Amino acid sequence: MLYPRVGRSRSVLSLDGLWTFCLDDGTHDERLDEDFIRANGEVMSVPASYNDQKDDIRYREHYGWAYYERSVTIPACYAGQRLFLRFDAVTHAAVVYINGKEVCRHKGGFLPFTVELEGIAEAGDSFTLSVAVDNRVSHSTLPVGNEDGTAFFGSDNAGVPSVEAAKRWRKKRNLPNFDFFNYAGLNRSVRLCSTPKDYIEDITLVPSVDGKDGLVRYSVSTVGEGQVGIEILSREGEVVARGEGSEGEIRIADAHLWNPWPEDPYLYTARVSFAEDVYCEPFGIRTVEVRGHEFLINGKPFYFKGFGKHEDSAIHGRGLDLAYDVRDMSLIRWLGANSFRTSHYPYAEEMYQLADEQGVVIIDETPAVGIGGSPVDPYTTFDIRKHHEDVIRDLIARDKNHPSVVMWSMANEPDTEHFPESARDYWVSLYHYTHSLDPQDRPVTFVCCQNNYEVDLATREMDVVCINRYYGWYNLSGDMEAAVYALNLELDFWQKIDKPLIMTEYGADTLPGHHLTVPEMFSEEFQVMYYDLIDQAFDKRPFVVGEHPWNFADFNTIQGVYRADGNRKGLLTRDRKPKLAAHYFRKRWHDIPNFGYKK
Ligand code: E8X
Repeated sequence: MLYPRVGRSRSVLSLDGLWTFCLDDGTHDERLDEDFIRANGEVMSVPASYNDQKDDIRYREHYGWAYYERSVTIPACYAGQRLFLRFDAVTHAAVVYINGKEVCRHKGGFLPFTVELEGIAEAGDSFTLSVAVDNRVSHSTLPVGNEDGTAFFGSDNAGVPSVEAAKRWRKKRNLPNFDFFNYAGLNRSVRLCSTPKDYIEDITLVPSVDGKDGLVRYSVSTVGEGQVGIEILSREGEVVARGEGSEGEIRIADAHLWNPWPEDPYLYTARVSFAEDVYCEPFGIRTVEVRGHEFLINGKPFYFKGFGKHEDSAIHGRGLDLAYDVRDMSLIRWLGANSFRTSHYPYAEEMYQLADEQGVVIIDETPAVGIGGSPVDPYTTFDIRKHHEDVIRDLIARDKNHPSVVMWSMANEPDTEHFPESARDYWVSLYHYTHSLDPQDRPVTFVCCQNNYEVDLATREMDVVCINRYYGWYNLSGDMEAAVYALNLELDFWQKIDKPLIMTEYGADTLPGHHLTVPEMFSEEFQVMYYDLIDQAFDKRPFVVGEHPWNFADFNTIQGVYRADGNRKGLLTRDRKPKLAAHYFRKRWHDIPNFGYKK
């Protein structure tokens, strides 16, 4: 799916700004009631989550539907154009209305969808655009919510002896089976876009290297009548190669490769033309390969220095916040990091564009988090497989051309221990499905939760072993001597599997400003000691090809006895102030090269 870009044949009209908004009172669901919205509407900023824009508990506690509404006028100069609305992300499900008539529905809160306006509205028209948004999570959504009242951290039986009495009392609320606040709403931009009637629908670019030359296998899908032309522009805007026809392969002599910073993340542009339409797609020439226990980028063994992140900021919630994205890219360089995982959902497209331009490597993750935590086999009882495949299909369709994306993560921390054969069957089949959809055939994985790794039959089948391990925090809490021993026992196990291994999460909740001469949990000194001892273990293992502390920054979660104002495992505070651990990694990572760190 192409990102909305203004060009000589295309226009983009932002519909971001101040919309009318109201929460449902539980009686309308997705049905639009204009009188209700008129009577209860108040102002809401878009893009942003709705949860933290008001000082009213209803906005954080809400369970169910909410409504956004604004007027739209299509400029008359769009006459003769193809017109569509594009929603970059509506979390978690949407029903879109124009002048009170339903025009589309979409499930999934982190990937874009479009609504064609042909036969609905045309240039010069004005209309009311309404969006009903559902924030509920369940055993049939990704991310997964608990339906049986068993929250993420233990049961929530309210201490009432009679379960029947407790159930009678229970007010419906979201019970996320994941550790981040269930932010919802029009979290990313909304746009009115135009193209010529005969237009370029999609562009697929598959780069490779042939000696000193670059090769780009391309295919262009179009609608209408016309001929496809393609020009490859250098960073300086020079045409360095060209082709014609809807698919083919183009050679770029003496190509500049895309490399992670501080090397050169060189970007070319594919300028595609079809009839009156022209679209410019940036791309990079780089190769990605797993060979033995190495992860190769451009044939060189890469070492992942970075973190799991979140899209999470004050007031915006999970909403697009470009200033935070720009700042986070600056902090990635300040820290000497070279990568991050889009934990635990696809991020805004603008973040991948920044990563392409600045040379930051991405592990691209779906919103499949929370598949487990249930007494029954989630693979046979949760209704998620079809939606999981849809999400993977749409994720690859959106992100396939980004040079920064080097691996797909199908999920975070699914249960692969309690129903091992069922888990293996689910993940291995989905692994093959994911590979089949990626034109660049990148490595595929999922991120494994702390578990009995000898019982887990799925993790070892992935291209790269990605594990989240909290020895010294959730296990053997505070006892780093025992923690390092237990970690090494496990690394001995993975050494035999001999696949590349990334520690995709390890960390300790840390209260900024809490200092101790004798490091104990929650102090900044403990967080540094924890990382220093564990990183020493990684340094002794050639097959450990990456370290991603959890988390880049503190972030908001559901309230609970384990969370003091959210998850505090950040190297940075939520407003990006460094803890001692940030300085520790800044020193460590600036001394670790992108390539060849492990001999
Ligand atoms: C944590 C992280 C959480 O924030 C992240 O979204 C997924 C969790 C650790 C699970 N991984 O809690 O800080 C470890 C479970 C061990 C029993």
